[in-house]
Amino acid sequence: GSAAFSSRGAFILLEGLDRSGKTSQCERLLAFLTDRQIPAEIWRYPDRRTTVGKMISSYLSKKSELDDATIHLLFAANRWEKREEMEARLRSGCTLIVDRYSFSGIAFSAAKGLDLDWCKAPEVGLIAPDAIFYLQIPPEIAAGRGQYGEERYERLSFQKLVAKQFENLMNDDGRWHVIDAQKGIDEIQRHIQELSLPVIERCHQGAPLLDMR
Ligand code: NYM
Repeated sequence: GSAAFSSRGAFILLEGLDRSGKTSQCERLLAFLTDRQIPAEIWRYPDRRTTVGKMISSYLSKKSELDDATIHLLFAANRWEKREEMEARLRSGCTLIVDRYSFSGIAFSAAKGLDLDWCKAPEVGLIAPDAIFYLQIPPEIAAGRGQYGEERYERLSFQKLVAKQFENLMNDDGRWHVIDAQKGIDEIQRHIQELSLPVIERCHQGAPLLDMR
């Protein structure tokens, strides 16, 4: 709409297991918003381009070993190092479509058995998403979408534990939307679009930025 620049952009987050279809949905949402002259960009975590991100990438590709607590804190640090830039982008009016964030951080580490509250602590004070789309898919179905790659965590047994953690993190504060990721790619996208537009509108109208707590 024409009021697109009046205030801040929205922080729209897509979460889900590996192979739940997040990345394609992010790309489609970007195309949709761009078409409607709504300024938007895609951010993804981990951001493998930074120094911290390179350590994470090396760990994920099994080129290096790190204990569970250390890699957890690196993932969180990778969000903290982008916090200021994220706030600036949002305040400039740009909507951010984010591919994974704190909930992946918490779910993957808690699935290894780390204490849940300990896992949540380093996320507190980061910018919180205005809407979270959880692309829900049975781990067996995700695993059946072709072979997992060689990266760490890409095993059915572990993905099942991660799914449990994600479900445990969801709440009814109005920001979480569970999307059936087994539906067709277009239907999923329409659903995400319909739910995103009012959120973007609210942010443009000046809804305050939220903090992770
Ligand atoms: N991952 C991602 C974590 O374990 N903690 C985090 O904080 C984040 C953001 O990294 N299997 C895991 C989930 C994925 C892996 O993500 C890399 P992607 O989306 O495959 O690049």
